[in-house]
Amino acid sequence: MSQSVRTAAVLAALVAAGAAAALPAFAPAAAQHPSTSGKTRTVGVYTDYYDPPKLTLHVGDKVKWVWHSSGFALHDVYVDSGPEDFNSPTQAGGSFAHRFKKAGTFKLYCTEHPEMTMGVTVKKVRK
Ligand SMILES: [Cu+2]
Repeated sequence: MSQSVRTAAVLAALVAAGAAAALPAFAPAAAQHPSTSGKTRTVGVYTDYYDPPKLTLHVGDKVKWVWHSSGFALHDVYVDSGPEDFNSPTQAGGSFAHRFKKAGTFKLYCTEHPEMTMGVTVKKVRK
């Protein structure tokens, strides 16, 4: 192998390595393309309110409620009215998730603190 051929081979290897190193940077960008559904929104459960108290989602989106209440205060998430029925356990900590399958308006509340309410609007996915 002549000196120039060896140099060219080293350069080719470096370019290939550089291209491989750059590939992972492209992957997250591709994943950021907007999806029509399946997003997860997080809601904090505090003493005594939900944050945020209002959410607008699309069918297929998931809401994860995360308890941040202090001490032994018990809270839950209970459907007062809406096109689907679900409820979380009554608990002092932890989390609860629900994927909304039907469009419509939900009124949610905490059975331990009926003044603790939340509104969720679920929209149909545009096709
Ligand atoms: Cu509560």
